[in-house]
Amino acid sequence: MRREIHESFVRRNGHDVHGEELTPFSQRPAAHRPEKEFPLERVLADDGSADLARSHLPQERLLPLYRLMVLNRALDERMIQLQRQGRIGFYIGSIGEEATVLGAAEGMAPQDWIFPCYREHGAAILRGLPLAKFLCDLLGNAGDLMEGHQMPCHEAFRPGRFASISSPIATQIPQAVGAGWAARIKKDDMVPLVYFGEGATSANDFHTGLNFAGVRKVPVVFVCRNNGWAISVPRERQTAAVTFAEKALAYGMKGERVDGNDLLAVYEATRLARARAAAGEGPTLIECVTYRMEGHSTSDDPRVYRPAELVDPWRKKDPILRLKGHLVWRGLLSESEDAAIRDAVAAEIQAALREAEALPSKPPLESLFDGVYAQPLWQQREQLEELRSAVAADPRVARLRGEG
Ligand SMILES: Cc1ncc(C[n+]2csc(CCOP(=O)(O)OP(=O)(O)O)c2C)c(N)n1
Repeated sequence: MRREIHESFVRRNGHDVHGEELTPFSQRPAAHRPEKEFPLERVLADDGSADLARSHLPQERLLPLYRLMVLNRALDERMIQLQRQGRIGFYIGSIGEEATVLGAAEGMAPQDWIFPCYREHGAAILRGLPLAKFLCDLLGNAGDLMEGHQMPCHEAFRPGRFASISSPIATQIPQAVGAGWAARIKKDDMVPLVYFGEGATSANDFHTGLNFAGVRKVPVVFVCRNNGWAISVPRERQTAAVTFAEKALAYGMKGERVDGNDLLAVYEATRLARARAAAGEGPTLIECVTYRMEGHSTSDDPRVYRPAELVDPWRKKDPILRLKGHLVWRGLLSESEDAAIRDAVAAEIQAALREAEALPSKPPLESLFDGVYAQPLWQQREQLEELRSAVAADPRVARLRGEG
Protein backbone atom coordinates (compact mmCIF):
# COMPACT_ATOMS: atom_id res chain seq x y z
CA MET A 1 0.00 0.00 0.00
CA ARG A 2 2.77 2.32 1.07
CA ARG A 3 4.66 1.58 -2.08
CA GLU A 4 1.56 2.09 -4.23
CA ILE A 5 1.00 5.48 -2.66
CA HIS A 6 4.62 6.37 -3.09
CA GLU A 7 4.63 5.25 -6.70
CA SER A 8 1.43 7.11 -7.55
CA PHE A 9 2.93 10.19 -5.91
CA VAL A 10 6.07 9.75 -7.99
CA ARG A 11 4.07 9.13 -11.19
CA ARG A 12 2.05 12.26 -10.70
CA ASN A 13 4.85 14.47 -9.50
CA GLY A 14 8.02 12.77 -10.69
CA HIS A 15 10.10 14.76 -8.27
CA ASP A 16 10.40 15.40 -4.56
CA VAL A 17 10.12 18.62 -2.57
CA HIS A 18 13.69 19.50 -3.54
CA GLY A 19 12.78 19.31 -7.24
CA GLU A 20 14.91 16.21 -7.75
CA GLU A 21 13.69 13.29 -9.78
CA LEU A 22 12.47 10.29 -7.81
CA THR A 23 12.91 6.72 -9.01
CA PRO A 24 9.99 4.42 -8.23
CA PHE A 25 11.00 1.23 -6.34
CA SER A 26 9.90 -0.96 -9.23
CA GLN A 27 12.46 0.63 -11.58
CA ARG A 28 15.36 0.17 -9.23
CA PRO A 29 17.83 -2.63 -9.80
CA ALA A 30 17.52 -5.31 -7.13
CA ALA A 31 20.41 -7.69 -6.57
CA HIS A 32 18.24 -9.81 -4.31
CA ARG A 33 14.60 -9.84 -3.19
CA PRO A 34 14.71 -8.13 0.17
CA GLU A 35 10.94 -8.18 0.55
CA LYS A 36 11.02 -11.98 0.37
CA GLU A 37 14.07 -12.31 2.60
CA PHE A 38 12.73 -9.76 5.08
CA PRO A 39 8.95 -10.17 5.00
CA LEU A 40 6.90 -7.80 7.09
CA GLU A 41 6.12 -9.83 10.21
CA ARG A 42 2.70 -9.27 11.74
CA VAL A 43 0.83 -10.88 14.60
CA LEU A 44 -2.30 -8.68 14.65
CA ALA A 45 -4.63 -8.95 11.66
CA ASP A 46 -6.59 -5.90 10.48
CA ASP A 47 -9.80 -7.22 12.06
CA GLY A 48 -8.14 -7.46 15.51
CA SER A 49 -7.73 -11.22 15.41
CA ALA A 50 -4.32 -12.79 15.99
CA ASP A 51 -2.55 -16.08 15.79
CA LEU A 52 -2.01 -16.37 19.54
CA ALA A 53 0.46 -19.21 19.11
CA ARG A 54 2.83 -16.54 17.73
CA SER A 55 2.40 -14.15 20.64
CA HIS A 56 4.16 -14.56 23.97
CA LEU A 57 3.05 -11.27 25.47
CA PRO A 58 1.35 -12.28 28.73
CA GLN A 59 -2.36 -11.51 28.61
CA GLU A 60 -2.19 -9.51 31.85
CA ARG A 61 0.21 -7.05 30.18
CA LEU A 62 -2.17 -6.18 27.34
CA LEU A 63 -4.39 -3.69 29.16
CA PRO A 64 -1.53 -1.89 31.00
CA LEU A 65 0.28 -1.51 27.67
CA TYR A 66 -2.87 -0.29 25.93
CA ARG A 67 -3.34 2.25 28.72
CA LEU A 68 0.27 3.39 28.28
CA MET A 69 -0.19 3.80 24.53
CA VAL A 70 -3.31 5.90 25.15
CA LEU A 71 -1.39 7.92 27.77
CA ASN A 72 1.54 8.39 25.40
CA ARG A 73 -0.79 9.72 22.67
CA ALA A 74 -2.76 12.00 25.01
CA LEU A 75 0.47 13.33 26.48
CA ASP A 76 1.85 14.17 23.04
CA GLU A 77 -1.35 15.95 22.03
CA ARG A 78 -1.47 17.92 25.29
CA MET A 79 2.19 18.90 25.10
CA ILE A 80 1.79 20.20 21.54
CA GLN A 81 -1.07 22.38 22.86
CA LEU A 82 1.10 23.57 25.73
CA GLN A 83 3.87 24.53 23.33
CA ARG A 84 1.39 26.46 21.17
CA GLN A 85 0.20 28.25 24.32
CA GLY A 86 3.79 29.24 25.12
CA ARG A 87 3.88 27.24 28.36
CA ILE A 88 6.73 25.01 27.17
CA GLY A 89 9.37 25.79 24.56
CA PHE A 90 9.66 22.59 22.56
CA TYR A 91 8.13 19.17 22.15
CA ILE A 92 8.83 16.08 20.10
CA GLY A 93 6.56 13.07 20.39
CA SER A 94 5.67 9.72 18.87
CA ILE A 95 2.12 10.03 17.51
CA GLY A 96 1.56 6.90 15.39
CA GLU A 97 4.72 5.18 16.64
CA GLU A 98 3.55 4.11 20.10
CA ALA A 99 3.52 0.37 19.35
CA THR A 100 7.15 0.47 18.22
CA VAL A 101 8.27 2.48 21.26
CA LEU A 102 6.38 0.45 23.85
CA GLY A 103 6.49 -2.99 22.23
CA ALA A 104 10.29 -2.88 22.00
CA ALA A 105 10.79 -1.64 25.58
CA GLU A 106 8.40 -4.32 26.86
CA GLY A 107 10.40 -7.02 25.06
CA MET A 108 13.51 -6.28 27.11
CA ALA A 109 14.39 -7.31 30.68
CA PRO A 110 14.24 -4.79 33.57
CA GLN A 111 18.05 -4.80 33.94
CA ASP A 112 18.58 -3.79 30.31
CA TRP A 113 19.61 -0.21 29.59
CA ILE A 114 17.55 1.70 27.06
CA PHE A 115 19.35 4.15 24.77
CA PRO A 116 16.60 6.29 23.28
CA CYS A 117 16.50 8.59 20.30
CA TYR A 118 14.03 11.42 21.12
CA ARG A 119 10.57 9.95 20.64
CA GLU A 120 10.71 7.30 23.36
CA HIS A 121 9.08 9.08 26.30
CA GLY A 122 6.60 6.19 26.50
CA ALA A 123 9.49 3.81 27.23
CA ALA A 124 10.74 6.09 30.04
CA ILE A 125 7.26 6.09 31.58
CA LEU A 126 7.07 2.31 31.20
CA ARG A 127 10.36 2.17 33.14
CA GLY A 128 8.80 4.20 35.98
CA LEU A 129 9.57 7.84 35.17
CA PRO A 130 6.82 9.75 37.06
CA LEU A 131 4.71 11.84 34.70
CA ALA A 132 5.15 14.98 36.81
CA LYS A 133 8.94 14.57 36.60
CA PHE A 134 8.73 14.29 32.82
CA LEU A 135 6.74 17.52 32.75
CA CYS A 136 9.29 19.24 35.02
CA ASP A 137 11.91 18.48 32.37
CA LEU A 138 9.75 20.20 29.76
CA LEU A 139 9.32 23.20 32.04
CA GLY A 140 13.00 23.21 33.07
CA ASN A 141 11.84 24.00 36.61
CA ALA A 142 13.00 23.14 40.13
CA GLY A 143 11.73 19.54 39.78
CA ASP A 144 13.67 18.84 36.57
CA LEU A 145 15.77 15.70 37.05
CA MET A 146 18.22 17.15 34.50
CA GLU A 147 18.44 20.36 36.57
CA GLY A 148 18.24 22.48 33.44
CA HIS A 149 21.39 20.89 31.97
CA GLN A 150 19.57 19.46 28.96
CA MET A 151 17.31 20.70 26.20
CA PRO A 152 13.64 20.50 27.15
CA CYS A 153 12.07 17.14 26.30
CA HIS A 154 15.41 15.38 26.81
CA GLU A 155 14.81 13.34 29.92
CA ALA A 156 16.99 10.65 31.46
CA PHE A 157 15.93 8.29 34.22
CA ARG A 158 18.71 6.34 35.87
CA PRO A 159 16.49 4.25 38.22
CA GLY A 160 14.68 2.92 35.13
CA ARG A 161 17.96 2.42 33.25
CA PHE A 162 16.85 4.94 30.65
CA ALA A 163 19.85 6.86 29.27
CA SER A 164 19.44 10.47 28.18
CA ILE A 165 17.35 11.26 25.13
CA SER A 166 19.77 11.92 22.31
CA SER A 167 19.34 14.70 19.76
CA PRO A 168 22.57 14.36 17.77
CA ILE A 169 21.46 11.77 15.27
CA ALA A 170 22.77 8.21 15.82
CA THR A 171 25.27 9.01 18.59
CA GLN A 172 23.34 6.73 20.95
CA ILE A 173 24.13 3.73 18.71
CA PRO A 174 27.86 3.34 19.53
CA GLN A 175 27.07 4.27 23.15
CA ALA A 176 24.65 1.34 23.39
CA VAL A 177 27.15 -0.97 21.70
CA GLY A 178 29.79 0.13 24.23
CA ALA A 179 27.41 -0.62 27.10
CA GLY A 180 26.67 -4.07 25.66
CA TRP A 181 30.35 -4.78 25.14
CA ALA A 182 31.13 -3.72 28.73
CA ALA A 183 28.32 -5.95 30.04
CA ARG A 184 29.76 -8.88 28.14
CA ILE A 185 33.25 -8.30 29.56
CA LYS A 186 31.78 -8.03 33.07
CA LYS A 187 29.56 -11.08 32.42
CA ASP A 188 26.46 -9.03 33.32
CA ASP A 189 23.14 -10.25 32.02
CA MET A 190 22.36 -6.87 30.44
CA VAL A 191 21.40 -6.34 26.81
CA PRO A 192 21.00 -2.72 25.72
CA LEU A 193 18.13 -1.66 23.48
CA VAL A 194 18.84 1.27 21.18
CA TYR A 195 16.23 3.14 19.17
CA PHE A 196 16.85 5.33 16.13
CA GLY A 197 14.95 6.61 13.11
CA GLU A 198 15.57 5.37 9.58
CA GLY A 199 17.35 8.66 8.87
CA ALA A 200 20.02 7.68 11.38
CA THR A 201 21.03 4.76 9.16
CA SER A 202 22.75 7.32 6.91
CA ALA A 203 24.95 8.56 9.77
CA ASN A 204 28.50 7.42 10.42
CA ASP A 205 27.62 6.29 13.92
CA PHE A 206 25.16 3.74 12.55
CA HIS A 207 27.97 2.07 10.61
CA THR A 208 30.45 2.37 13.49
CA GLY A 209 28.03 0.83 15.97
CA LEU A 210 26.64 -1.96 13.83
CA ASN A 211 29.99 -2.91 12.36
CA PHE A 212 31.64 -3.25 15.78
CA ALA A 213 28.62 -5.08 17.20
CA GLY A 214 28.62 -7.51 14.27
CA VAL A 215 32.34 -8.24 14.44
CA ARG A 216 32.36 -8.71 18.23
CA LYS A 217 28.91 -10.29 18.52
CA VAL A 218 27.99 -7.65 21.05
CA PRO A 219 24.74 -8.34 22.90
CA VAL A 220 22.56 -5.43 21.76
CA VAL A 221 19.17 -4.94 20.12
CA PHE A 222 18.96 -2.27 17.39
CA VAL A 223 15.47 -0.92 16.78
CA CYS A 224 15.10 1.22 13.67
CA ARG A 225 11.84 3.15 13.79
CA ASN A 226 11.20 3.47 10.09
CA ASN A 227 8.54 6.19 10.27
CA GLY A 228 8.98 7.19 6.63
CA TRP A 229 10.45 10.64 7.23
CA ALA A 230 13.58 12.34 8.54
CA ILE A 231 12.10 15.81 9.09
CA SER A 232 11.28 16.66 5.41
CA VAL A 233 13.36 13.88 3.79
CA PRO A 234 11.20 10.94 2.68
CA ARG A 235 12.41 7.41 3.21
CA GLU A 236 12.94 7.05 -0.56
CA ARG A 237 15.64 9.72 -0.49
CA GLN A 238 17.34 8.22 2.53
CA THR A 239 18.46 4.98 0.92
CA ALA A 240 18.22 3.10 -2.36
CA ALA A 241 17.80 -0.13 -0.38
CA VAL A 242 14.31 -1.61 -0.45
CA THR A 243 14.26 -2.34 3.29
CA PHE A 244 16.30 -1.16 6.27
CA ALA A 245 16.36 -4.66 7.73
CA GLU A 246 18.55 -5.91 4.87
CA LYS A 247 21.36 -3.61 6.06
CA ALA A 248 21.90 -6.26 8.77
CA LEU A 249 23.29 -8.63 6.11
CA ALA A 250 26.30 -6.41 5.46
CA TYR A 251 27.13 -6.34 9.17
CA GLY A 252 26.81 -10.10 9.54
CA MET A 253 23.90 -9.96 11.94
CA LYS A 254 20.29 -11.01 11.94
CA GLY A 255 17.80 -8.59 10.41
CA GLU A 256 14.05 -8.54 10.96
CA ARG A 257 11.28 -6.40 9.48
CA VAL A 258 8.12 -6.08 11.51
CA ASP A 259 4.89 -4.14 11.34
CA GLY A 260 5.75 -1.33 13.72
CA ASN A 261 2.08 -0.55 14.38
CA ASP A 262 1.52 -4.05 15.73
CA LEU A 263 2.45 -4.07 19.41
CA LEU A 264 2.50 -7.87 19.57
CA ALA A 265 4.81 -8.23 16.55
CA VAL A 266 7.26 -5.61 17.85
CA TYR A 267 7.26 -7.24 21.30
CA GLU A 268 7.85 -10.67 19.82
CA ALA A 269 10.75 -9.58 17.59
CA THR A 270 12.43 -7.69 20.43
CA ARG A 271 11.93 -10.48 22.95
CA LEU A 272 13.53 -13.01 20.60
CA ALA A 273 16.36 -10.63 19.67
CA ARG A 274 17.08 -10.11 23.37
CA ALA A 275 17.10 -13.85 24.01
CA ARG A 276 19.55 -14.45 21.14
CA ALA A 277 21.83 -11.63 22.34
CA ALA A 278 21.81 -12.98 25.91
CA ALA A 279 22.64 -16.47 24.59
CA GLY A 280 25.79 -15.13 22.88
CA GLU A 281 24.31 -15.18 19.38
CA GLY A 282 25.03 -11.50 18.77
CA PRO A 283 22.98 -8.46 17.82
CA THR A 284 19.82 -8.04 15.75
CA LEU A 285 18.67 -5.12 13.64
CA ILE A 286 14.88 -4.82 13.77
CA GLU A 287 13.20 -2.52 11.29
CA CYS A 288 9.81 -1.44 12.61
CA VAL A 289 7.71 -0.13 9.74
CA THR A 290 5.52 2.64 11.09
CA TYR A 291 4.60 6.22 10.23
CA ARG A 292 5.19 9.66 11.66
CA MET A 293 1.62 10.93 11.70
CA GLU A 294 2.42 14.52 12.67
CA GLY A 295 5.23 16.99 12.16
CA HIS A 296 8.79 16.16 13.11
CA SER A 297 8.46 18.27 16.28
CA THR A 298 6.75 21.49 17.33
CA SER A 299 9.33 23.32 15.20
CA ASP A 300 8.07 22.39 11.72
CA ASP A 301 4.93 22.34 9.60
CA PRO A 302 4.74 19.08 7.61
CA ARG A 303 2.11 20.51 5.23
CA VAL A 304 4.83 22.34 3.33
CA TYR A 305 6.69 19.15 2.40
CA ARG A 306 4.26 16.22 2.77
CA PRO A 307 1.01 15.78 0.88
CA ALA A 308 -1.86 14.93 3.23
CA GLU A 309 -2.88 12.00 1.01
CA LEU A 310 0.29 10.17 2.05
CA VAL A 311 -0.77 10.29 5.70
CA ASP A 312 -4.44 9.35 5.32
CA PRO A 313 -4.00 5.57 4.72
CA TRP A 314 -1.98 5.34 7.92
CA ARG A 315 -4.86 6.65 10.01
CA LYS A 316 -6.62 3.30 9.55
CA LYS A 317 -3.44 1.54 10.69
CA ASP A 318 -3.22 3.57 13.89
CA PRO A 319 -1.40 1.33 16.41
CA ILE A 320 -3.81 2.25 19.22
CA LEU A 321 -6.84 1.29 17.12
CA ARG A 322 -5.06 -1.92 16.11
CA LEU A 323 -4.51 -2.94 19.73
CA LYS A 324 -7.99 -1.83 20.75
CA GLY A 325 -9.46 -4.04 18.01
CA HIS A 326 -7.47 -6.94 19.38
CA LEU A 327 -8.55 -6.31 22.98
CA VAL A 328 -12.19 -6.21 21.87
CA TRP A 329 -11.65 -9.42 19.86
CA ARG A 330 -10.29 -11.10 22.99
CA GLY A 331 -13.15 -9.80 25.11
CA LEU A 332 -10.80 -7.76 27.30
CA LEU A 333 -12.15 -4.28 26.55
CA SER A 334 -15.57 -2.72 25.98
CA GLU A 335 -16.33 0.75 24.60
CA SER A 336 -17.27 2.02 28.06
CA GLU A 337 -14.05 0.63 29.59
CA ASP A 338 -12.09 2.31 26.81
CA ALA A 339 -13.82 5.63 27.51
CA ALA A 340 -12.98 5.20 31.21
CA ILE A 341 -9.30 4.62 30.37
CA ARG A 342 -9.21 7.76 28.24
CA ASP A 343 -10.86 9.86 30.99
CA ALA A 344 -8.47 8.50 33.62
CA VAL A 345 -5.46 9.22 31.42
CA ALA A 346 -6.59 12.82 30.77
CA ALA A 347 -7.09 13.34 34.51
CA GLU A 348 -3.66 11.84 35.26
CA ILE A 349 -1.97 14.24 32.83
CA GLN A 350 -3.90 17.21 34.24
CA ALA A 351 -2.94 16.30 37.83
CA ALA A 352 0.73 15.84 36.88
CA LEU A 353 0.73 19.17 35.08
CA ARG A 354 -0.75 20.92 38.11
CA GLU A 355 1.89 19.29 40.33
CA ALA A 356 4.76 20.26 38.00
CA GLU A 357 3.59 23.83 37.37
CA ALA A 358 3.27 24.44 41.14
CA LEU A 359 7.04 24.06 41.58
CA PRO A 360 9.46 27.02 41.46
CA SER A 361 10.15 27.94 37.85
CA LYS A 362 13.94 27.46 38.00
CA PRO A 363 16.26 24.80 39.44
CA PRO A 364 18.37 26.00 42.40
CA LEU A 365 21.38 28.10 41.42
CA GLU A 366 23.82 25.58 42.96
CA SER A 367 22.59 22.89 40.56
CA LEU A 368 24.46 24.65 37.76
CA PHE A 369 27.56 22.76 38.85
CA ASP A 370 25.90 19.45 39.78
CA GLY A 371 26.74 16.37 37.80
CA VAL A 372 29.70 17.98 36.03
CA TYR A 373 32.38 16.42 38.26
CA ALA A 374 31.92 13.86 41.05
CA GLN A 375 33.24 16.55 43.45
CA PRO A 376 33.06 20.24 42.49
CA LEU A 377 36.49 21.71 41.63
CA TRP A 378 37.80 24.70 43.59
CA GLN A 379 37.21 26.81 40.48
CA GLN A 380 33.55 25.84 40.49
CA ARG A 381 33.16 26.59 44.18
CA GLU A 382 34.70 30.01 43.53
CA GLN A 383 32.40 30.62 40.55
CA LEU A 384 29.40 29.65 42.63
CA GLU A 385 30.35 32.18 45.32
CA GLU A 386 30.76 34.84 42.65
CA LEU A 387 27.37 33.98 41.21
CA ARG A 388 25.71 34.15 44.61
CA SER A 389 27.13 37.60 45.32
CA ALA A 390 26.12 38.79 41.82
CA VAL A 391 22.55 37.64 42.45
CA ALA A 392 22.51 39.23 45.90
CA ALA A 393 23.85 42.51 44.48
CA ASP A 394 21.29 42.76 41.67
CA PRO A 395 17.61 42.10 42.44
CA ARG A 396 16.83 41.98 38.69
CA VAL A 397 18.66 38.62 38.46
CA ALA A 398 16.51 37.17 41.22
CA ARG A 399 13.39 38.46 39.44
CA LEU A 400 14.51 36.89 36.17
CA ARG A 401 14.91 33.61 38.02
CA GLY A 402 11.36 33.92 39.30
CA GLU A 403 12.62 34.31 42.86
CA GLY A 404 12.10 38.03 43.37
C1 LIG B 1 24.20 14.76 13.73
C2 LIG B 1 22.92 15.47 13.44
N1 LIG B 1 22.65 15.91 12.20
C3 LIG B 1 21.50 16.54 11.94
C4 LIG B 1 20.57 16.75 12.93
C5 LIG B 1 19.27 17.46 12.63
N2 LIG B 1 18.18 16.50 12.71
C6 LIG B 1 17.39 16.41 13.78
S1 LIG B 1 16.24 15.23 13.63
C7 LIG B 1 16.75 14.82 12.08
C8 LIG B 1 16.06 13.73 11.29
C9 LIG B 1 16.21 12.39 11.88
O1 LIG B 1 15.36 11.50 11.22
P1 LIG B 1 15.24 10.01 11.66
O2 LIG B 1 16.56 9.48 12.08
O3 LIG B 1 14.53 9.27 10.59
O4 LIG B 1 14.35 10.05 12.98
P2 LIG B 1 12.84 10.54 13.16
O5 LIG B 1 12.89 11.99 13.48
O6 LIG B 1 12.11 10.27 11.91
O7 LIG B 1 12.32 9.76 14.30
C10 LIG B 1 17.83 15.61 11.71
C11 LIG B 1 18.52 15.53 10.41
C12 LIG B 1 20.91 16.28 14.23
N3 LIG B 1 20.05 16.40 15.24
N4 LIG B 1 22.07 15.63 14.45
